[in-house]
Amino acid sequence: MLQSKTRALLIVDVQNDFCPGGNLAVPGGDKIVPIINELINSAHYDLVIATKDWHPEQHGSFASAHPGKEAFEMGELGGKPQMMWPDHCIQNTEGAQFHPALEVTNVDFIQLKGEDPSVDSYSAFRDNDENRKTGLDAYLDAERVTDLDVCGLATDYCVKFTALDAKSMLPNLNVRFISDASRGITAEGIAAAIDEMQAAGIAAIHSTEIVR
Ligand code: VGL
Ligand code: ZN
Repeated sequence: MLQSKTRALLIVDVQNDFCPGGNLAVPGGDKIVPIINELINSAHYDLVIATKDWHPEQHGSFASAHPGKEAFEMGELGGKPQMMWPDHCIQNTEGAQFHPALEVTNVDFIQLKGEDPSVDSYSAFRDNDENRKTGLDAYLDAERVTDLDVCGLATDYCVKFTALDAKSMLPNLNVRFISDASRGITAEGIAAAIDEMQAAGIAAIHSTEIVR
């Protein structure tokens, strides 16, 4: 019997705080928006999912929640090493909204993450301790998704951990990373992320393999 495919696009954290002018701006973060819009509006995908980093005030990943700590130095959270981030993506603030040009009207499902102040959640599937799942795996299962393309911000954090978890939690899923529809925080981080994803069976592709 011929098995039909269900293709989904997963857009990670394309929010104001991760774009130029935001509190945790990723270089060129806004440049991916037109590319992602083309992907959203292409006939290729059956399902479009977008995530939002969605932190309460005083989230434990914020340097501001750790007296004496500066942003971008290492600290501790839940007894484990944790990058101290500037305050970002605080629930219901402007910084947590999607980039205004992102065509979200055609997004089918929004997955929030990072709501627990006691643990960070780079992956859209579960917290960094791997203790609590968001339910996105069950959603993809229920929708019988066979092919998942991941893009967004930031390649070296939330995009990477989301793609790796998609592959490890749903081993039958075909997962790809769309490189030009993503941006990362550091050049070394981006290169390492692409290597890690490749080693896990996640191919890096260019959007032009999908649109135009
Ligand atoms: C992210 C750092 C902290 C991301 C989220 O979306 O990549 N990075 N929170
Ligand atoms: Zn965050």
